[in-house]
Amino acid sequence: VTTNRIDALTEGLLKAEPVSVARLISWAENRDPRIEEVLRRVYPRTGQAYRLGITGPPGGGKSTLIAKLAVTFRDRGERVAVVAVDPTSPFSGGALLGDRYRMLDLVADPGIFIRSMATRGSQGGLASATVDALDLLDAAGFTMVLVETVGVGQVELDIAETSDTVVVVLVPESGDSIQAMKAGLMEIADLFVVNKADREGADRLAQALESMLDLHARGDRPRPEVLTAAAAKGAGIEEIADAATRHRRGLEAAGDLERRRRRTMKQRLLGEARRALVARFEGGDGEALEELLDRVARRETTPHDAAREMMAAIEGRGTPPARKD
Ligand SMILES: Nc1nc2c(ncn2[C@@H]2O[C@H](COP(=O)(O)OP(=O)(O)OP(=O)(O)O)[C@@H](O)[C@H]2O)c(=O)[nH]1
Ligand SMILES: [Mg+2]
Repeated sequence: VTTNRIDALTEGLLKAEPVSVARLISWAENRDPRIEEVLRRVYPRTGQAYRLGITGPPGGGKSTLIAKLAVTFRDRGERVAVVAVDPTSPFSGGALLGDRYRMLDLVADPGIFIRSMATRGSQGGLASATVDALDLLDAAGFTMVLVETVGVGQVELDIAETSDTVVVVLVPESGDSIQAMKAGLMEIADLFVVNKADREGADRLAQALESMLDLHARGDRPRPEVLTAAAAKGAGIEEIADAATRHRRGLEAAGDLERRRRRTMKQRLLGEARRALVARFEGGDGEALEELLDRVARRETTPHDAAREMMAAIEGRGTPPARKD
């Protein structure tokens, strides 16, 4: 029965049937073990989608911008998926999907898929579930995946890590705090958009960003372009799509896209290994772990040697010799 379900959903996914896509993303989100079998089957088909991450402070107009950008890329022949990752919401499945995406519902085009995902706040949970979801969309044949995250904390870094191109959306009011702007956003941006340019101060902020970029040449990476937009009015959208495409072509021409993706893949691989390892130790009743912990607590062994013992147990041989360095 289970296999039939996996068969049916996988088949639906490969045909980009929205119900199947949505169900499987829920599996990914809920860490349903069946997702692993689905990914095993569809992974060979992935690697085609381009991942455009859009981040920035709350309320900057990211969703408004993405909705317009989705239509622009669709018009350009892409099959577009939008994933809004909400690091604060315990809800998911589109229940709390921002108002800004409603306009996309009106499009009623199977070439546009929208989904929000909650992060569940568990360490590493977001990254893992989201990246799985991106693979599913990739396998479903979406060629352009737009990922929205609010630019706070670790989340934006995770998303930067999984995006091919990162767009940082700021607003004129960000100008006051640009000096204090987190180094994080500065580091991850491949493209800056000063949105709400219908307001006072957008050009000034754009200038300030340019000056900042003059000071912070980032060696190996191309200098980010700085654009202005008024997403709510649909102004500047084509230019953003163009600039993102230029960044993409630049990465592709230099072989950087493959390098970037390989680096991401390495982090993901290590992350999965870490999770598997931890699950193994915490598995069952976690009794062995508790016993080891007791011995560390009684100072009978060091955490280092205890960890080595854990690894040795997994490798099924004796305790490896301590490092000599
Ligand atoms: N004046 C002006 N308002 C805009 C513009 N773009 C978006 N807004 C408004 O800004 C508000 C926030 O827009 P969203 O698109 O929801 O912003 P967001 O960055 O996705 O917000 P969060 O997801 O909550 O972080 C809404 O009221 C939009 O109508 C713009 O170009 N000019
Ligand atoms: Mg939003």
